[in-house]
Amino acid sequence: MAEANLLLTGFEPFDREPVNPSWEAARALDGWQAGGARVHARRIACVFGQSLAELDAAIDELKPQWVLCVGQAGGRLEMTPERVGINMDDARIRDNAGRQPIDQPVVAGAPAAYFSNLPIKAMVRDLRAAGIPASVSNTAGTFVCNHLLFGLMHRIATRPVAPGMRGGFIHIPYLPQQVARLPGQPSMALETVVAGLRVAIATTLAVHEDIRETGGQIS
Ligand code: PCA
Repeated sequence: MAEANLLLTGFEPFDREPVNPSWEAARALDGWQAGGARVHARRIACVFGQSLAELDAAIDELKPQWVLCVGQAGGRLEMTPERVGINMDDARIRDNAGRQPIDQPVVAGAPAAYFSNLPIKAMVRDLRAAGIPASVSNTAGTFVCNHLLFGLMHRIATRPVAPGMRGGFIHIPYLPQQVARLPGQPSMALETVVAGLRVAIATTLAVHEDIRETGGQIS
């Protein structure tokens, strides 16, 4: 059987940062083979609309069985698999093309939200077992990362390229070099993030039914 593809995306820098840890980590795994799958890393523009066009093109090119998107969430302490993407663009800052949509749907007429169909609870379990801080996140925000996650899951729901196609998103903290200029903010070393993405990918390939384990929040 031909090797299955896993599309791993990271974002270009945004918000005046010189780097985006999501692309630094994703590109370190380009070409990695695990469990019968090959990882293909792609860099995505931090731009509403264009990001989804780039994701669509990569999906059309690679016909991936799995899509894992990664983004920077400055201020977070842990690697955080996202549970849900909502059909809402509400930007606090401008994107890299100067756009700042307010209360616009990602896809007009589409459902209010989609859940990721990656095994997010099993990922958190396996990340923690590997010594890497992780929690489920119940919001991907309302900026370009949520936009990409919602668009990905809408694509999978309406135009999958493989039977049983799966997709999801992981937010990651700043890198230490970023917070050296942002005192007081949490960070995670690139090698830890890369190791964590290896774990998350291995879990994605191995676990078909997510585990039942608490990952909720009171508020
Ligand atoms: N993080 C932003 C967009 C790009 C990125 O890496 C977000 O969380 O929406």
